[in-house]
Amino acid sequence: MTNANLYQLFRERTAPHAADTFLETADAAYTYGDLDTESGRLARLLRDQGVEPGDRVIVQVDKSPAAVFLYLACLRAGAIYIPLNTAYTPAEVDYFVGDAEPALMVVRSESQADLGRIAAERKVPKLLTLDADGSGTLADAASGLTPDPGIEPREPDDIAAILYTSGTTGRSKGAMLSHDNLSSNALTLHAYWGFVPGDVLLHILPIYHVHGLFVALHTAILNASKILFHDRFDPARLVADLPRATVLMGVPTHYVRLLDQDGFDTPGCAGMRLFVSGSAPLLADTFESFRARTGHTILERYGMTEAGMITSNPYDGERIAGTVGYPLPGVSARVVGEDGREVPHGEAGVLEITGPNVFKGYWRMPEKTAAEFRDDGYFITGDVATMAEDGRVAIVGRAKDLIISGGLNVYPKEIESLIDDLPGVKESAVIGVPHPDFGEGVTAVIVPDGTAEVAAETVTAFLKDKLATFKQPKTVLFVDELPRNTMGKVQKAELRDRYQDLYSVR
Ligand code: MCA
Ligand code: AMP
Repeated sequence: MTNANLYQLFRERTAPHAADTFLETADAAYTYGDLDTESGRLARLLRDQGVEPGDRVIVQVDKSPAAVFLYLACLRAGAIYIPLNTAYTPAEVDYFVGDAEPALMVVRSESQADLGRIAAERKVPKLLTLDADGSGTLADAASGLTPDPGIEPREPDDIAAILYTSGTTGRSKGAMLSHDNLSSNALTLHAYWGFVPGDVLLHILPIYHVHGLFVALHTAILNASKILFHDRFDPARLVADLPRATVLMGVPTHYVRLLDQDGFDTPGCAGMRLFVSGSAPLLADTFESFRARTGHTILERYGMTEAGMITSNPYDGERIAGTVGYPLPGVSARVVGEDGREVPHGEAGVLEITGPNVFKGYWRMPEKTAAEFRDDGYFITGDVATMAEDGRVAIVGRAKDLIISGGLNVYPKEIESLIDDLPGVKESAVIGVPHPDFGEGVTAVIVPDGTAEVAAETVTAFLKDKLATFKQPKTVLFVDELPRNTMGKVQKAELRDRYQDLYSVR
């Protein structure tokens, strides 16, 4: 019987390359041999700490090689890895801890006091610290441990990770991704994007989301590639490293900022094979400017937390601005109208998909899971798309009330519920308005009720410790009333039109 543990696949692919470089940071390098040793040492530690297969491990730490080894150790131990955005406030983390009931939390030393309190209240058995330089109680406890060479046997449908994604109701849902979800998607992308021996990945994404953690890391590991591992996005450092790389993956904001970076030019990109963009719509203007500046055509693909990568522009073949290409091999997609029937080619409807990449459901939310699947097993993405006769997909809107800012999702409902609780506020609508850097700028439109003085600063101060900074409104506006349709529903499209020049996009 084969072991479906994703790490088993990584072991098979990387074992012949033990002496080759895996991660290269500004001041250190680790080989594929180190990957196996360090993840084995941490897998032993997890077991010593009482983490059993199927237990959850919540991790909110800075990007570092040690954080990557910890993720791989969780796979090896059969634990369920739950990464959290480092921008989340303790108030936000508290919800995830209550929901996931982890056996272990790993956090930055600086948040140990706040999160330690939450861990104690929520009766989390163990809490360890891990800092950007690799130090902390996790490293202390692991030092001297003999690496465990084993890989916990897993079935294809066993859960490898839970990634929280906010919902239109405001409550975050934990998307359960199986070992097979992750390995099938990684193998597909590795082949579809033409990875070849010698490829070098320039890694500039955070490692708490699907894009940086799975898409980028997994394809590179399957290829036993060297990864130039940047701890954060720094356009000058990226440009300096480009001549040593062949593949870059980023969100549109990265490409917009790169185009503004001195020294970013055709010669610097000469060795590059592939630029991938996703997580948010890439503007045609960025696509064209990039091609004019570098001679390279960005490959745009489309995905979501619940399904990893879903469609991609072709590697060999025409990449068309404003489209996200074709369903990946193994993925079936259809575009459906309000009556639940497929619409004709070229007409807009909600995109529904099925395939080995589609998640196993929301953690402990069977009703929410059922609501997002059709009877025949198709998952309802909530994205509005068109499909051309040849199967090419374009994302043309969203049926879900969602803002994507710099590749990060923001659900208006979560912010509106908080603002509506403020004294002096009658109601609010949070919208995404075109923004030259972030794609969409989170904007709050508030109707005061006259009972108390409320100003933009009051709102900003009120939200400060309740919401991660990327979710906080860039602008707070006040109006006498919100536009509504005859059914009384707030017309967000009308608000978006009204304020479309607020951030004056180029
Ligand atoms: C940072 N800030 C933001 C954002 N990021 N504001 C709005 N939207 C954002 N995305 C704010 C900070 O709160 C801070 O505000 C100020 O900008 C500077 O913060 P800093 O951390 O220095 O920002 P940065 O390093 O310039 O970050 C911008 C970024 C980052 C590099 C574009 O947001 C990023 O890494 N985005 C990628 C996210 C990602 O990986 N998404 C994939 C999701 P203040 O000054 O007020 O404190 S996976 C997914 O969506 C699916 C599966 C898919 O298809 O991939
Ligand atoms: P997340 O929940 O963070 O995984 O975000 C997934 C959402 O990002 C999708 O449902 C889409 O709305 C959006 N998305 C991802 N890639 C693209 C893309 N290339 N073009 C347009 N929207 C995208």
